Amino acid sequence: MEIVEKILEGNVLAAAVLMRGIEDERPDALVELGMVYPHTGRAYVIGLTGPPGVGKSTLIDSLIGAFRKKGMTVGVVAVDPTSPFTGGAVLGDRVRMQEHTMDQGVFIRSMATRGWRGGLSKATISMIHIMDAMGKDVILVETVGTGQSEVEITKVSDTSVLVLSPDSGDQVQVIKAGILEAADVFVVNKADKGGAEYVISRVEFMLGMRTFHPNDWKPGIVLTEAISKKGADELADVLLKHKEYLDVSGELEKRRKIRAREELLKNVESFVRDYCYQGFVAEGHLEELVDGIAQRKIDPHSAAMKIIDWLGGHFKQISAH
Ligand SMILES: Nc1nc2c(ncn2[C@@H]2O[C@H](COP(=O)(O)OP(=O)(O)OP(=O)(O)O)[C@@H](O)[C@H]2O)c(=O)[nH]1
Ligand SMILES: [Mg+2]
Repeated sequence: MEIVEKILEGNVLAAAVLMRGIEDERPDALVELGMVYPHTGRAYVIGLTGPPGVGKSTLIDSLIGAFRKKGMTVGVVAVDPTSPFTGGAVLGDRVRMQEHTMDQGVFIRSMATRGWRGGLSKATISMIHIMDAMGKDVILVETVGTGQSEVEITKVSDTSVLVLSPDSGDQVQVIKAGILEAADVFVVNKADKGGAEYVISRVEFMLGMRTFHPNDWKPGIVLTEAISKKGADELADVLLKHKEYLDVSGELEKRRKIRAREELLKNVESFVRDYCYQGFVAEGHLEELVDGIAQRKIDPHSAAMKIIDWLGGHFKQISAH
């Protein structure tokens, strides 16, 4: 298939077309993604999350520079259409090609969060796979850390980075415990502003409560000033050190297996849900069941079993899907 070959060659337009198809959930795009998949697994995926406005996009911009200096190619998936990025091809609906200034080694894809039933990870993982197949060495994933997505980032990345800033000092307490425990690297950005020490001490206090075994990775805290690119090289070095730790300790394989399991189950879940939903809506039975449950004429489990029975009847059709 031509589009798959083009993607493997790193063709931006082909990748943009497939990404669009995935977002629109076109069946042919899913087939193409399946053909791309065997060529993935090489990229190092880094997830960056943190409260709004701490400077994640700016930091990613500076990290792009740091990785490019090391001769590495970079892909960026930003779960936020307004993220301001510079210096790479933007894989959007419209591919913006700045012919002379464009760095072929950098691809950026912003995604809108609208209408995602599968949550952050299903669509994001597909974008990561495509960038991986394009041959990007490092893939940076930005998510705004409000609520659930903070923890979800750990499900898509090899290394999870929590970005904080002096403005977010008080937010350290309210940030979901999950990400505080899952983060491999902490960044305190906006070092130019006063108050970074306070955030660092909060993070250190929190890390002091975590138990580490002798061979465990102990999360470091990196101070950055993303607007002037200060600390970006150091952060890139820490991240690559974490990658080495993941490789050597066998943790990378473990994490990727956990992710493969998540991805598999997520696919089953969303397929079954969509298939049943569409089928039942088409046949007019969904509302009937919903009303029945609301009026206590049937319990939710028995109603679900009716749908599962119906699904069984459609089994042959589904597997030919
Ligand atoms: N003073 C200072 N400002 C910074 C620094 N890094 C980023 N900013 C500014 O902080 C603001 C937010 O930066 P973004 O990079 O958009 O932050 P973000 O975390 O990606 O924001 P959301 O995606 O909206 O959550 C911008 O005005 C940046 O210029 C820094 O190191 N120092
Ligand atoms: Mg941003």
